[in-house]
Amino acid sequence: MKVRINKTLLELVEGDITELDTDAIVNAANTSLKLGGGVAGAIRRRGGPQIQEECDKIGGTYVGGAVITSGGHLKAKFVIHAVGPMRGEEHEDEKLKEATLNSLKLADKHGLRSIAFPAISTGVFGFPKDRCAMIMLSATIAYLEGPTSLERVVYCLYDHKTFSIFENTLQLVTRNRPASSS
Ligand code: AR6
Repeated sequence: MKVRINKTLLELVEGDITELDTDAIVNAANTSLKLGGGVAGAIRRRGGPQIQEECDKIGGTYVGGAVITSGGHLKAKFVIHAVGPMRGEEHEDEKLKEATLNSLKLADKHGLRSIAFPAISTGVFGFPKDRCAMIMLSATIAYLEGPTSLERVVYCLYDHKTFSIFENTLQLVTRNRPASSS
């Protein structure tokens, strides 16, 4: 599914985010920037040790924050490491929104034209997928209504169930928009 928000194409795909060739892919990170399991594990395996080394030099960030490293051996030139909340922590919705917006701002700051997100916090961190979809997609759409260098924003969902949740949510939040969709 694709929708146009101003000049940017917002697209949902199903699969492994480490296979994408967007300028940046977003890692579902932790505050110490140690690449663990899930998306981070796939990035570590396919991107090589350089990404963790760059993370170690940065040292860490806060929940809701985002930092950028190279993409190592990945097709993507950059990895944006965004820290989502753990299920049940204080202000979790706001923190997930901030992680999304800070990733988009960082991409713009570096003049990137495309970025791909996973469903942040919905794996090891246990956040509900339907709420994640609503928060991340709404924040992304609001952001793309302002000035941006981004031509393409992709949401890469790992399995069909998660893809369907994001598809239903995107339909819901764009229902009354004049934009074209397919
Ligand atoms: N491509 C796309 N999506 C994926 C992939 C992949 N290769 N692998 C998993 N997912 P998670 P979190 C989905 O656990 O919940 C790590 O240890 C997965 O099904 O990666 O934010 C980090 O180091 C789920 O829907 O991130 C942190 O410590 C979503 O991506 C912690 O986990 C996010 O799952 C972060 O936990």
